[in-house]
Amino acid sequence: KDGSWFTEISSLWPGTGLALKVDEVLFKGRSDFQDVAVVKTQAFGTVLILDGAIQCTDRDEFSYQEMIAHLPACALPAPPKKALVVGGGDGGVLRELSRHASLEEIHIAEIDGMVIDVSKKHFPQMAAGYTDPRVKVLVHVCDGIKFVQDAAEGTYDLIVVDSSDPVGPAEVLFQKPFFDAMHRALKPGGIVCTQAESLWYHLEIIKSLAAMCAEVFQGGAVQYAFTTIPTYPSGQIGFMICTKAGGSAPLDAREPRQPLPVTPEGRDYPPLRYYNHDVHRAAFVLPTFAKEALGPS
Ligand code: PUT
Repeated sequence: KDGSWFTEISSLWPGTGLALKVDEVLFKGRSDFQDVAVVKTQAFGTVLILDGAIQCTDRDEFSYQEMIAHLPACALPAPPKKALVVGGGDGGVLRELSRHASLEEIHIAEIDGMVIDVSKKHFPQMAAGYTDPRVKVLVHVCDGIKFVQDAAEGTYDLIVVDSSDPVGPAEVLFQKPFFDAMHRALKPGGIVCTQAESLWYHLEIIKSLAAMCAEVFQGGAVQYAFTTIPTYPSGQIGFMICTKAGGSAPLDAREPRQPLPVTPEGRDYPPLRYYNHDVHRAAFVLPTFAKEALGPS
C-alpha cells in the first residue's frame, strides 16, 4: 500500500528481509507466471518486484546490469558479434550489451511479456536498451529453455542469463538441461554468464551450480565473480561465468581483453558507473570462506 513498508521475505533468505518505505504503488498485477509489482520508494526510486522478490531499483540497478553484461563481454578474446539474453525483461542487460560496438545482433528470450510492458512504462532508463537502432534487438516472448534448445549449434558468442531466484519460473534456469542447451548454442570459445546468487545465503546452491557447470563445460573454465548491490539479499550477488572449450587453453575470465564499453552516440544512457577493468579483476577475488567452499577461481 502507499505509505507503508514493503519487506522482501523468502525461504531463500530465511529470518531476514530488506524493508523499503513505499511512497506509491504504480502497478500490481498477476501474469501467467508470477505476481508483478512496481512501487515508488523513498530511498531507491522505482522498484520492480516479482513474486515478492526485488528485481531492480532505479538507484542501484547499474551495479548488477553492468557487471552481468561486461564481465563476460570484456573477457572474450575477440569482440562479440551475436549475443543472447535469457530473462532480463527489464531491458537493463540489453542497454549494457548495446555499449559493445561490435555486437550486430542481440536476441532476448523473456518468458513474461508483462515484465517487458511494465519496464517500458516505468523504467525508461533500462528499457532504452530495447530501442538502440545500432544493434538489431530481436525480442522473443517465450520459454528461454526452449528458445536455447531450438537455436542452431554454435550460434552465439555470448549468452547472459538474467534470471530471478531459483524458485518459481526461474528454477529451470539453474538446471543441467538448460546449461547443456546453452553449451550447444555457444560458439567454440564462447561464454555464458548467469545470475548465481549470494555467497552469504546460497553457498550450497552456488557449489552445486559450479559442479554442474564444470561437468557441462568440460575443457572450458567455470568461475564465480560478484558485485555489491544494496537491494539484493545480503547486499551481494554473484555470476557463474562458463567458457566453452575452443582455443588452446580454457579462457580465464578474470582478465579483461576488450576495451571499456562506450555509450553509443546519440543515446541518452547513463555513463558506466560500476564496471571498470580493475573492478573486473577484483570481482573474482573471493573471501576465504568462499574460496574454501568453491576452490580457487
Ligand atoms: N535478476 C536478479 C534477481 C535476484 C533477486 N534476488
